[in-house]
Amino acid sequence: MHKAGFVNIVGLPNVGKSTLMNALVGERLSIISPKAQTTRHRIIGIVNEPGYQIVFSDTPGYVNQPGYALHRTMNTYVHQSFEDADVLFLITDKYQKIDEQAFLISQLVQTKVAVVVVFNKLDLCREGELEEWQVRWKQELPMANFVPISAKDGTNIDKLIEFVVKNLPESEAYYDKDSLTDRHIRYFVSEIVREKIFLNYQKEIPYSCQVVCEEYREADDMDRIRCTIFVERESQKNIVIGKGGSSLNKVGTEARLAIEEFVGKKVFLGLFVKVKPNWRNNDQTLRSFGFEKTND
Ligand SMILES: Nc1nc2c(ncn2[C@@H]2O[C@H](COP(=O)(O)OP(=O)(O)OP(=O)(O)O)[C@@H](O)[C@H]2O)c(=O)[nH]1
Ligand SMILES: [Mg+2]
Repeated sequence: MHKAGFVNIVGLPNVGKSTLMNALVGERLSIISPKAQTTRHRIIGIVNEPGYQIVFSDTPGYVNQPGYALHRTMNTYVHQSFEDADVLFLITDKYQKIDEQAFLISQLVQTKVAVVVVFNKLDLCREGELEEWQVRWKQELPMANFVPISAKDGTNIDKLIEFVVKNLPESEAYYDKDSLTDRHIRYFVSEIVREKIFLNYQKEIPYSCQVVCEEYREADDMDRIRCTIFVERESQKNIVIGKGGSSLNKVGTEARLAIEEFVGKKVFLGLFVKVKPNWRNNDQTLRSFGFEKTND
């Protein structure tokens, strides 16, 4: 007998969805940063074993008050995740207020699939704190299972896998049994550059940047990559580049090292910065950046 199915990971921004997905899959597929709203796409990570295939989806953090067309598109990825799951993980931590999660809870109350409230950042909990949260979540979602984890340390990741395997339907595999994801290398490259932007700049800059990998040319000795960082204003372009190009050089070096680790070989990375006014509110530009609206 072979089992297979979809496990969708939803939650507010910054709770550790991407850290969890990477821990489940054992690869750095999703980018991670201490800033909220890091993830902008839905991205899958596949766990393959002889008897089963689990297709995990990392999703953008749900934005309660979308300020841009980009946010609304990100939220459609979350909406879609409630529709096509065999198991749903609501990931949360002690920093998130329950009422801020009202929309997510309202969807989970209605679902027919198994739900796990994944309580993350266990490593930051005081004695007794966890039990208090467990009681509160039991009131909100009485049918759900409650699994405390630390995505960072890997605590209880095995319990989640065990739960999922038990709840997966019998099915053929959905993807080749040796695939890890469905995205192209250019997607991962652009995301790695974006992660370094999130880690290197403050305030509005990370949110005003989108990265497009325009070219990825493989070669025996060294792959050649060209990426464009789109910003919304000329003043942001100057900040991203920095004095004498120093800020952009730092991002470039950090991104290159991470890409080399990801692809397992040396790469040449060329970064360019261009202004695309108001891209976060322009549906056509968003589409050209790969943000396809799924539904509303
Ligand atoms: N201490 C601790 N920090 C964690 C843990 N899991 C994630 N983090 C940190 O929490 C921050 C957010 O992690 P992400 O995985 O990017 O969170 P996310 O939910 O994907 O965030 P968005 O993509 O913005 O929605 C990062 O600084 C992580 O290192 C954990 O188990 N313990
Ligand atoms: Mg994320």
